[in-house]
Formats: sequence, C-alpha cells, structure tokens
Amino acid sequence: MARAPETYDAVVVGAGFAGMYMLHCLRKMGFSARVYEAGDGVGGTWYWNRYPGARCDIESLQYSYSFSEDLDQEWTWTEKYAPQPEILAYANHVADRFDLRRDIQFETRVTSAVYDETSHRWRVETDRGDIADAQFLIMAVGCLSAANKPEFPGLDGFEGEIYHTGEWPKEGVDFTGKRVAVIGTGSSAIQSIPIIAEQAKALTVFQRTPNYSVPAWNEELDPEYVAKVKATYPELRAKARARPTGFYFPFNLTSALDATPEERRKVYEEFWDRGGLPFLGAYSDLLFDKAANDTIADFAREKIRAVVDDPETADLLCPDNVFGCKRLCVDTGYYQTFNKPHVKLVDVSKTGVERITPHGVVAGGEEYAADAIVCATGFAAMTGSFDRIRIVGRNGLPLTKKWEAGPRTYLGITTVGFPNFFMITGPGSPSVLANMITSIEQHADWISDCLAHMRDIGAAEIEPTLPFEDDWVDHVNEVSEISLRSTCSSWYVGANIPGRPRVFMPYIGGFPIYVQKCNEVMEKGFEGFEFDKTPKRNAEPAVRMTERWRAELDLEVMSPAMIAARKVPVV
Ligand code: N01
Repeated sequence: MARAPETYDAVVVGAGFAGMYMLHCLRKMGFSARVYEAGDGVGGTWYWNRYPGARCDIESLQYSYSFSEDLDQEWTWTEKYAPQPEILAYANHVADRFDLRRDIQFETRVTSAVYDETSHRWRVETDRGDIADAQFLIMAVGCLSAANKPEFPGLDGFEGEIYHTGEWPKEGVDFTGKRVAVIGTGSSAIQSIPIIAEQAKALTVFQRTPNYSVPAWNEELDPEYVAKVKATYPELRAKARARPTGFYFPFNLTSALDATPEERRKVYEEFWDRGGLPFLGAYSDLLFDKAANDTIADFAREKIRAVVDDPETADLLCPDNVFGCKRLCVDTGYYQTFNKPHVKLVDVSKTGVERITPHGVVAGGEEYAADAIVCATGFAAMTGSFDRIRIVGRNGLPLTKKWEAGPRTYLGITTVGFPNFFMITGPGSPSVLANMITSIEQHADWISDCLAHMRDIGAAEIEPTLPFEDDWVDHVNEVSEISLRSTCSSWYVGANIPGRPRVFMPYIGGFPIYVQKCNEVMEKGFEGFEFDKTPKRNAEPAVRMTERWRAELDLEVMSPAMIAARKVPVV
C-alpha cells in the first residue's frame, strides 16, 4: 500500500551547513520542516570530504556560523585553518546545541520533487519510499557536492582500490607500503598529496593543468589571540560581512602597476608570509588587469622554482594561466613533496589519462603501477547536485531542461517556472566566491523573511518573473566578463566536465553589493516576484532575520575594484 504523504511547511534537501541553519531559521519562524540528508550525519561537504589533509582555507574564526553570539563564545577553534574532523565536530556540536537532529532524516536521498500547480505545493519523494507534501522546497545541496568521476577506460577492471576525495571512506585509508596514483591537482589533491606521500611507498601524480598554490602557514591558535577575537567578535563579523569576499583580511588598495619592481617584491613577500587566500589582497587590480596579474604570476612561479629541486618537474608545476583565475589553492608542503624520491609528476595535459589497466594507470603510452587510485577530480560544480534530482516545475518543466544551456536564476535564490522553490547559494549568487558560511546565512535569513512575509499576507505561492530573471542573468554575465576570472577553463564555468555549457556560474560582483541588492528587492515588497500570480500583493515586508545584513558597504575596499571594473564592483 502506498504511504500517505507527510505534510510540512517546508522540505529542506541536505543537512550541511546550509540545511542545518535553514532548519534552525524555519523553526524560529514557526514553520514545520523536514530535512532529508543522504549521509548518516550532518556536515555536508565536511561529512563527505574526509581525505587526508582536508581543512578549510578561510580562517576558522571566520569560517563558522555567525548567527549566535553564544555559539561564537562557547566554541573554541584550535588551529588557524581547522582540519576536517574539527569542522565536522563543530557541525555536530551545532546540531546538538540547537537540537536539530529530530527534524533531519539521515541516509535518505531525495530522488524527485514535482510541483502541483493546483495545490501550490511540492511532492517530494526519497529513495527510502518517503513522500512529503510541502509548500516550500528549499535546496541546501551545496555547490561542490556531486563528485566528478571521469569514466577512464578500463577503470572497472582495476584490481586495486579506487577512491574519490569527495566520497572518502569514513574509516579512513592507510596507504602504508602502497603504490598510489593521484589523478588531479586541484585543492583536494594539493591538500592530500603531502600526507599520502608520507604513507605511500610510491606516489605518482597525474596532472592535466597545474594550479597556483600559496602556503597556508597553518598553526595552532594562540589562546590569547582567540580570547582577543572573542572579546570583539561581533565587530569582526560585521567587518567580514562588509567585505567583497565575506571575510576580513588586510587589503592593499593600490595598483600593482604603480609600484616599482622592488616595491612589488617587498609587498608580495609580505603577503606571501601571511599566506593563504589573502595573498590576493596584495594589490587591488590583480584580478582585473592582465599586466598586474602577470607580476603576481611571475612571483608565484619563482616561488615554485625556488622550492622544487628538479627543473623539469618545477616547469611542469608552473601554471601559465592567470593567477587566481582557477580557484587559488592553499597548501602545506605541496611543492616540497615533489622533492621526495618516491614521488613522481606525470604530465597528462596533452594525452589525458589514456586508460586504467588491472595494475596501474597509462599515460603517454607508459603504464604506471598502482595499488590504489585516488581520483581528486573535483565536482560537477554548482548545478551537479540539482541534476541528480528529478525536479519538475510548472507545466511539467524539468529543471535540467530549463538549465540545459546553463543555470538561469533570479538572485541565485529562485528560478522562473519553479514556484515556492528556493536555493541556498545557488548559481547566480556569490556562493563559492565568498565565505560559504556567510553566504549560506544571508540566504537562509532572506528566505526566512520571505516565507514569513507570505504568511503575513496569506500568499500560497511565490515565483520570480521573467524580465527580472533575465536582467539578473545578464548582470551576472556582464560582471563576470570584466574579471580575469572568466578567462580560463575552470569549474566556475563548468569547463572541467566535457559537454557542460560554458557559463560563469557564481556572482562575482562582491558579497556586500549582492546583499544590498537582496535587501532592496525585499524592501520593495519583493520586487521581481509575484505572489499568487499577482504583483499587487507586494506589500512592504517586516524585516526579521535579515536585519543583520543591513551592513554598511566597505567602500574603501570596494572603490578600487569599482574603478578597475569600470564602475562595477568586483573582487
Ligand atoms: O576539484 P578541482 P577539487 N583527467 O576541480 C583534474 C573547494 N575545495 O576537489 O584543471 C585528468 O579543483 C582537474 O584538471 P583540470 C575549492 O573551491 C576547497 O580539488 O580540469 N585530470 C583538476 O586538476 C576547490 O576549487 C578546499 O584540467 C582531471 C582536478 O582534477 C573545489 O572545492 C579543499 C580529469 C580537479 O580539481 C574543487 O576542488 C578542497 C580527467 N578526466 C576543495 N578531470 C579547501 O581548502 C578532472 N581532472 C577549503
């Protein structure tokens, strides 16, 4: 007998940092909710990516929730960049602290969600046979969650073990005494390779495109420093929200081209010594002016050559594309690893990985023996997790069909044809170009106020309108074109996966500018949306959860970018 549907105000898909906070907000606003999560625990990205060396690359004191001052005070990070187990422990602490688990159903994957135009509700089905009937469907599926597993010929016949960094076994993997092949040299590879090399008997790294990486200089946090931050945490959080990247770091407002070579070297050395992503703050025009970018790229290549002993290997490790165009990597001992006698780099830029044999990997006509293969091959970014679910909107339109030429959204939160459907950090929002946790909180707060507004005015349905969506998509594209980041083959544009449309997916206009836009849309009674198919009901809403996002823009930091981007603020 078919199960009767369970009825909720909202179904949330995913119990990562987005799903957890969304659930907290929904409860706070008095909505009933069910969260479905494929894993057997909370944490999302930090649940799945358990590969050796996984850690955040935004300082933990900022890469954490900011919605609860009590939480900020009671949790203590131990390292500048927390390792994955500590971040997962934090996620579990939050789940317990806010009693979230009772509304989360684990080990359950949502398979289908179909909108019923008559009832204005979503019918959601799972791989466990659940059927849920909900007014709102909120996708908290993450931007980098659907693993990209290239179908290398012969992979099925491999007699050793095969792993993907994004689906790492819970019990861990011991590579001691093994010959390991790592395919890929993105952030996951760059973090894991030094640790795998410590265990493995032999390590062969297959590189299609080299990446720039800056040292993390990770360290244990000094308790005095932590106490100092905690004493003024709200101020730090406010400063972070006002920054284009949603986190705070020192930023040099001058142009790289106005400095002499000697001055530049001094500045680059100073920012290199700080390490990590803030290295990109060395000058204001690095991501807008190719000549400025060449100066930082030269400096980074020099650093690689200074570390790597074998000149041929060093050459292969030196990228020749725009610095920071692909997501910048942050490492601990990555380049040094290639000086170890049992570590070998194989260039597959021309031939690709040709095939897998039962005992190894073939590239350039040569077989490299391996007992284990680690695919550090990334994700079907931004839209991959949506594609895995059969999502059907108005008039039977599947989301995959609507997005077949690339995702189209209004604000990266909603999309025409899919009423009562919300995305947290969806394509067309800052998401991966800003502090993800900050981006998540801003979206969940905005969605909460939107839903509460609908309850206030008695609306059953909300949907964006086409002209506003088209304008937003045009704006997202236009802004991306003035940043050098749109110029290379990265996962930002879907170029890592054959056959995907090439569209710059995240919004690069800067986090505060984006937040300001979301605030304005809301203040104008949710401009660009229709409630129950009539724009007349767009009354001024009450500001509840979004109050804290009404931050002043950090114009000092924005202005150089504005100039560089012809009056459009980009970082
Ligand atoms: O994935 P990636 P990732 N044959 O797509 C290669 C975040 N993150 O998991 O560049 C051979 O960056 C591919 O080559 P190419 C962060 O935002 C953060 O490492 O496409 N190689 C590339 O080298 C990051 O950017 C942290 O030519 C193939 C690699 O595999 C994002 O997640 C840590 C191939 C994939 O790199 C994704 O990172 C980890 C093929 N068929 C991740 N297919 C932090 O530090 C792909 N490759 C917080």
